[in-house]
This record gives sequence, C-alpha cells and structure tokens, in this order.
Amino acid sequence: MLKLFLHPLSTPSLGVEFTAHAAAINFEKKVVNLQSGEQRSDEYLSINPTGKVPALRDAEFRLSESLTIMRYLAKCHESDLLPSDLKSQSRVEQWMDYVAHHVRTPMNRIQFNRLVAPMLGEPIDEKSIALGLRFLEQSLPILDLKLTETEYICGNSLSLADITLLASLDPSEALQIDLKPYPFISRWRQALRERDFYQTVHTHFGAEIGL
Ligand SMILES: N[C@@H](CCC(=O)N[C@@H](CS)C(=O)NCC(=O)O)C(=O)O
Repeated sequence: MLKLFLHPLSTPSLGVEFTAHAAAINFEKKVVNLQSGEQRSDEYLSINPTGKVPALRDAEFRLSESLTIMRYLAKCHESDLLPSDLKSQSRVEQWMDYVAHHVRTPMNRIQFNRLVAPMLGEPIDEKSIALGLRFLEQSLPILDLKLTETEYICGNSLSLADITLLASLDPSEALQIDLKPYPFISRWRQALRERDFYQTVHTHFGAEIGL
C-alpha cells in the first residue's frame, strides 16, 4: 500500500495529507519523529535523501517535495484536483507555486520563530517574523482579490492550488496571524475546514499536540 511519511506540524505534510484524503486515496500514514531526528536515520534517508517530510513510497518508487507528491497523487488517481487539460493544469500549478513561495515561505519564518524556536529553547528572531508578516501583507491581498471572483482559487472547483493555500495558512491561529483583513480568504478557508478531507486530518492545526 502507498505509504506517506508526514508530521502534523509540517505544512508541506498537511498539503500532501489533505490531497490524499480529498482524492480518496488509501494510504498508510507514518509520522516521522522530527524531534528525535528520525528524518536523519539511515532508514528514512533511504526514503528521502533530503531528510525532510513529507515523502511517499509507492512500492519501489520513492518521492519527496510536497507539491510534486500532491501532483503525483492527483495524477495517479485521475483526480479533478489537477485538471488534465494542459492550460487549466498549468494555471493550477502557477498558483501552487505562487502560494508555496509567497505564502508558505513567509509562514514558515513565522512558524519557526513563534512555535518551533520556543519549543527548542532557541532564540526568537523578531526581524525574521516582521519580514514574514511583510511578505504576507503583499501576497494575501492578491489571493483575497482572486477569491472575490471565483469560489475557489482556479474557478469553481477545488484544486491543488486551494489545498496548497489551505495547508500553508493552517497555522494562522497558532501563530497569531490575523486573517480578518482578508474576508474572502477567511470565508473560503472556513468552508474548506469543514470539509471531510480536512476534518479527517484534524479539527485545527496543532490539535495533535494539544494546541
Ligand atoms: N520543499 C519541501 C520542504 C520540506 C520541509 O522543509 N520539511 C520540514 C518540515 S516542514 C522538515 O522536514 N524539517 C526537518 C529537518 O529539516 O530536519 C517540501 O515542500 O516538501
């Protein structure tokens, strides 16, 4: 059976897990213990030599990089999450890339400093948080405007672009990031968080560790 290697606080992992459920894929879930360094064990490095989660094992085939795994899952199962028509597919990929670079990366800066560093007893870099917030103030209005036009990021059906954004913004409350200035993102997000593919994973980001 297909096996996914994940961690509940990893937003790239959440993107993969939401996709697997949204595409109704049967899989075995393995939580990689990042705190103990399991991602650097020989066994895990044989799955993903970059030592990161998420990763996928499908018989002898191994794959890493969350967006690539999401596309693989959607294509294997001919899911509508990634349209087969080249232009529509490219449009979904365009927004996946935009979100990964301009939402997930700044979110990761903030997550590291507001959540991970305190857990590890490492210093908090306020400048990095401020930069992350500034980048979000540039990208989120663009996505909010997009969602005034259509129900989902790429039209009227759920796609991998939505899942990438949903996963990237999942830690917003845990990181004290206010999404109220973005009413269309907030409404879109609330609706998606009620869907089965989200609720099967968790009720909210960090529920797994009691946040
Ligand atoms: N570009 C990668 C990022 C993966 C990544 O950075 N994973 C982090 C968790 S979010 C990780 O495994 N960190 C553990 C480590 O670096 O030791 C993807 O999209 O899959």
